[in-house]
Parts: sequence; structure tokens; C-alpha cells
Amino acid sequence: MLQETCSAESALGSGSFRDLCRRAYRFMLLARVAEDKLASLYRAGKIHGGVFLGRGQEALSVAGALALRKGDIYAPLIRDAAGRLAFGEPLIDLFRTYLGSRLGPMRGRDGNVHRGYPRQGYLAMISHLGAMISVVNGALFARRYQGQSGVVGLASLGEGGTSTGAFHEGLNQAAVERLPLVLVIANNQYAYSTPTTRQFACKDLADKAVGYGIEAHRVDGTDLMACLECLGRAVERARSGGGPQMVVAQLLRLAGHGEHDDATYMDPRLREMPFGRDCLPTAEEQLLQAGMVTAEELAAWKSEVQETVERTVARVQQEPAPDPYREDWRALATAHLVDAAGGLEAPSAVVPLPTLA
Ligand SMILES: Cc1ncc(C[n+]2csc(CCOP(=O)(O)OP(=O)(O)O)c2C)c(N)n1
Repeated sequence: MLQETCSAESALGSGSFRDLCRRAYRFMLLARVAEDKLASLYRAGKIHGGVFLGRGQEALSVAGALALRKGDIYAPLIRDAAGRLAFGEPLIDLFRTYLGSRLGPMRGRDGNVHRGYPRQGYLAMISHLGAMISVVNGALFARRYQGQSGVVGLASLGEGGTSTGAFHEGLNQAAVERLPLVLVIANNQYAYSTPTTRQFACKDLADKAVGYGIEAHRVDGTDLMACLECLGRAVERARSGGGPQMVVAQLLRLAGHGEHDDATYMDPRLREMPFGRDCLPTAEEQLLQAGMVTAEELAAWKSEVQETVERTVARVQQEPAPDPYREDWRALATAHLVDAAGGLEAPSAVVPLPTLA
């Protein structure tokens, strides 16, 4: 049974890998700048509800999304702003959801991250704690029954999620059925305030794969190139009949659980560990050293991204909030939303909402 530790050395010389790294970095940067903006809007009292950031996890997140292709299934979680953008979600959807715009994919009804376009394989998250594994399994079964092959489903998870019953049931089913599932576990050292020592007793989470009879890949989640190589390989293994793939990444949550959480319980020494570094400046260094980008390009990208984020927020702040007197509230908000919004290829910005009753 394959158990490997990933590095990017073999991929370094290739031109397509260079392009992939450049794209990946830009999505990481976009997510970081957008999430920093969200944090400041939260502090200014402009956001009702929680804000959950993926700071420190952008490299892994983006690598998962970029390893997928059209027709695949993607189930991101709360730390996956970078992956969502890389999978094709328009930036404006993020701000419209958090700021409660009626023009957003959830029409202003969701406070933060439960958005998606299921018809396009981009699943709306139910819970952070393992629930999405069996949803991805279901989507993969549907493709199987429709006679489609070569489709991969990727589900994100935190290490805390691996302690749940949903994790066990979902992963066991995927293993028994040899579904093309890629389960990406971001071991960011804390589940809210619970450290890994109180979460699992095995030495390495990847060891759990043996018990399920599936393949495992270990990766440094702060190393963009290693993540791209690792996720590319895991997705291809799943696509070509290798069964479920577990990817376990070591990194550190560089924020609180949410922006309401000052995370004073976190051990500051973790920042000094190899997995404690910030993947964004690390990726910049990597790209510069490999000659994949120039300092001038980096500077231009940064100001372009900053400007895009500011412009998007300014636009969303002018948009209407839901009107309780005109909304056709119903138990399943998705009854209208998903079909109407147009999804990933036609950003919701240009698609009219359905007529309200
Ligand atoms: C049943 C249930 N209990 C608690 C929560 C609150 N909650 C959401 S995420 C989370 C921690 C998850 O930790 P982990 O899986 O390690 O992911 P991370 O937050 O570190 O990305 C908790 C306690 C919840 N959503 N559902």
C-alpha cells in the first residue's frame, strides 16, 4: 500500500509546473488579501456572524483545487477561500456572502461559508466535521451509476474532523467501494482550542490510512511546490483507479478558529516549528529562487490584487440586503439559489435573480 512523503524536486524543471506555481501563488495572494479585508470588516462591525479564515493554509487549499478539472467534485471547508477561488468561484461571491448581499449566491441568507454550485460539482458545505465525505461519496456514486468514469471528488478536512463518526463511516465506505475520493487533511495543530495531543493517539495521521486499506501521502503544508506536486499525484492516482487517497499536511492555523477567537491557548513555540512558517512568504521565496517570478512581477501582482479586493468590497457594500417582506423564505434555500445563480463559469454578478413572489 502506497505511503509516501511528497517533495517537488522532480517537477521543478518543467514549464507547465512553472505556470502552475505562478497561478497557484496568485490565488493564494488573492485569498490572503481578501481574508485580511474580511478580518478588518469584522473588526469594524460590518459583518454579522462569524468570520473564519484560512490563513496559513492557502498553499494546500489552492493545490487541491488546481489539481481538479472540469467535471470533478470539490467540497471545500471554512479554511478554503484560496481553493474556492482557484476552483473558479468569483471573488465577489465571497464578499456578497459575508456581507449579506441579496445578489449573492445565498441571497444574503448565509453568514459565511455555506455556499456552492452543486450542479457544477462545487458542493455547499454542511459542516466542518466530516459530514462532507459521505456527500462527496454520494456524488461519486451518482457519476458511477451514470456511467461516467475519470471523475475525482476532493473533500477537505481538519485533523479534528478525523475524530468523528462521520469521518469513519465516510472513509470506510469510500475504501470499500474504491471510490475516487481524495481526502485532504490539514493538520493545523488545533481543532478550535483542542491540541493534537488530545485529538489522536497515533504517531502520524497518515497511519490511519493503513487501517482503511487506502493510500496515503504526507506533505509539508507550508511548501507550495510540494503541495502542488502531492495533490497532483494524489488526484491522478484516484482518477486512474487507485481508490481513495488520503493526503495529510502539516501546517499551523495562523489565526484563531474564527475572528472572534484570540487563540491565547495556542502554544507560541509552534510558530518556531518547521510547520509553523507562513506559506505565503515561503511561496514567494520559492518562486523567486526558482526564477519563476521577478520581484517586479510580485509587486505588480500585489497592488493589482489589493485594488481588485477594494473595488469588489466597495461594490458589494452598495448592494441591497434581503428584504424580509419580499423574500420567499423556504426551508431549503437552495430551491432557487443554485439553479438561478449561474455558477462558476457565469459569475453570479451578471445573472439576474429569479422573480420573487
Ligand atoms: C457537531 C459540531 N460540534 C462543534 C462544532 C464547532 N466546530 C466547527 S469547526 C470545529 C473545529 C474543527 O477542527 P478541525 O477539524 O481540526 O478543523 P480546523 O478548524 O482546525 O480547520 C468546531 C469545534 C460544529 N460545527 N459541529
